[in-house]
Amino acid sequence: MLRGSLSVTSLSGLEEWDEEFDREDAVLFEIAWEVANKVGGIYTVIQTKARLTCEEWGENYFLVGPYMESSVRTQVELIEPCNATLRRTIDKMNSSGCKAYFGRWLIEGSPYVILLDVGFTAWSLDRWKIELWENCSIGVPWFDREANDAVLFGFLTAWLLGEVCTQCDEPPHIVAHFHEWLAGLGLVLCRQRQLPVATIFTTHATLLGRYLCAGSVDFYNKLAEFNVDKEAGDRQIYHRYCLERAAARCAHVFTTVSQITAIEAEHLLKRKPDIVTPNGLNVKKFSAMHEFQNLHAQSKARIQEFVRGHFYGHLDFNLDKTVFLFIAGRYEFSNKGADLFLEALARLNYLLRVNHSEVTIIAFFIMPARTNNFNVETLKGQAVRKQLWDTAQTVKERFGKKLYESLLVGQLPDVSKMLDKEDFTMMKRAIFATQRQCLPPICTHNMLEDSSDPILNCIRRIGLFNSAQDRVKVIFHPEFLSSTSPLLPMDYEEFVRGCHLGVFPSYYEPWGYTPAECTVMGIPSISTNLSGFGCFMEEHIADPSAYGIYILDRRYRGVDESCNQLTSFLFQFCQQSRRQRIIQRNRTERLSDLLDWRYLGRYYVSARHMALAKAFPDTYIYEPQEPTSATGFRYPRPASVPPSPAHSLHSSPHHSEAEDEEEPYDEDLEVEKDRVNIRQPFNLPNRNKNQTVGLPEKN
Ligand code: G6P
Ligand code: 1S3
Repeated sequence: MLRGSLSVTSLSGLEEWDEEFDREDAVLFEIAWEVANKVGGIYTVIQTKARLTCEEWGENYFLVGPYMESSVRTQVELIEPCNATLRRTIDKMNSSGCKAYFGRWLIEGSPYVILLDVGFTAWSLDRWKIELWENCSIGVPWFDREANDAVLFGFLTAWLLGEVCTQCDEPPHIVAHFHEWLAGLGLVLCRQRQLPVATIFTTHATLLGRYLCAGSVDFYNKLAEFNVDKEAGDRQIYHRYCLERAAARCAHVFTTVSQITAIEAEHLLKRKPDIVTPNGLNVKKFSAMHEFQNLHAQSKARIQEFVRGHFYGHLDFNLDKTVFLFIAGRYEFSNKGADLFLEALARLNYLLRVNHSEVTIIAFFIMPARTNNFNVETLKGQAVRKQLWDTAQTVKERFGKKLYESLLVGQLPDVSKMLDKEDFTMMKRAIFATQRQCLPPICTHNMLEDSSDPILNCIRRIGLFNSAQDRVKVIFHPEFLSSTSPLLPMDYEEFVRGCHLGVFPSYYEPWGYTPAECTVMGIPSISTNLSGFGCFMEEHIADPSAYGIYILDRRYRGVDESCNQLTSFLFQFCQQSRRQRIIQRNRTERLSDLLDWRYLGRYYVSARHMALAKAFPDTYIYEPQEPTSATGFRYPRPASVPPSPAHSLHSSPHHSEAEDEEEPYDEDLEVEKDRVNIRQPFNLPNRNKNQTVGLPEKN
């Protein structure tokens, strides 16, 4: 029977499910080391995509990951396997010396998860390594713990998928989607064992790319010239590289998260991806249109409170004219562009000083490093602020009481007697406590490798020490944020909302969730044309900077030129009035739909369909869709004029200081003009059963 297409409609509620798989349809296993295991960006991909994938595949969708006890305790509800085949499969595996768990991951969509305990099967490591060597000629050294885990996880996932096939009289059409090299060996083994499984491999970054970029290599200009085996060998990652390359080469369908990583993969992994699967997010829409603006104001107030404590004794700048910038992510100093950001901050500091600007910049670096907890000076800052607040409250209460008593007897108070000597002593003592002999600290924690830390060393070199003359101040928070922190009790989302601009001048960034997250929260950002996100936005928006999406050119310019461009973006941003910032945030937020899984999920749909058609050509066909006028869609310029003063024309919103305090609603009319319905031009695939899903615009 030629079924012609894959159903991607919701399959939930099928009655026969409790017995066996629904054989009329395919079953999807998605395998990643970051399933219910928060390590990095892949966790965000899997976790945010789950709801949509569950809607499409219903009960036929299973995520496979490693069993990590601490995460399971907080994120997973362990239950009995949901159908007979899986029950038999898991029982069989568990009675043969491994530990597999079945549960529901408690995130949106509540997907089923199968978690494999790699530690429990460590006794099989040597045997499996021999098998890997004999069958694939890949030798994994004993000392590489991550690679050892990859071997165990790979053999376990291949075992799981093989067992599922064995336990069914007539196996369903299985799609197994593997993410990143750590999970890739399972795919290689599926192919080597000739399991009837359609396989997909998605790489979120290439191993070699990450390593090469972190060194001083002209990566993008030399891409075609690298001797990949030698480069991998020199960096002692040859075995990892082999696992990654084998997965990419063996997959029915190979995908990368962006066009730029597609080019990289073509040269380094020697396979051109079949399709690009960009990363999306679950976009939360508020019923009140400007709710995100209110959230910005609330979160900003909390950051300001922290700053009051951090800079106690040196609060000689106007917090109302202070702009908060931030960079966040994995601590890869040059790959994430922290080096360029610091250099640009030094130049910005000079520009603001010579222009006698009233604006102060506070740049936060949120990048986890090895620390020995918060430092005393930083904690003291918050304690001093709290003490000042308490003193003010006490004096206010005493003042209020006297005022009340005076009014009770029908007299207007004698204001000069409202505060007595004791009040003044208390206030003086509190003010004296704000004296400090040192400058406000750069780093909030005690760093274990203080003298060799790249951010601190760069700050020492450029001399940004938070002194009174500096218009640019720096705070390095070498730990991810948490709402339970005694210092800055905010989670990451709240913090981002409270900032004015995210700065991500990455050199190596296959996608880059940080600027994407800023966008959906209506916070402008700077990314680069070497990041997947930057390229994607450049491709789909006619005038990105008008929407608060600044894309730095790190591809065709030298480092110094890029740094000047970054400085000029920052300087322009500082010159915006409050009103202009509000308008810009409105525009940024309007782009959210572009990054929603509801739209970007279609690339995954296509990849799965393509894989099924390749693995089961008698049952599935895949017809790439002809390009249409809609495929080259670009989000148009806003109907209103860009908010930057540098580009403002007569028709742009007039600005005066008095207007700065106005609410942001004046732009509503323009909002309607600017609003674009992206559903239409994006030409979403029809999700009806028996319809062929076409290839999206790019592959
Ligand atoms: C939001 C709030 C306004 C507030 C503004 C501050 O738009 O709704 O009430 O004035 O944020 O913006 P700023 O860019 O100065 O932080
Ligand atoms: C990778 O995580 P990273 O921050 O190490 O995967 C992410 C998800 O695809 C991607 O956004 C990021 O650019 C990659 O670098």
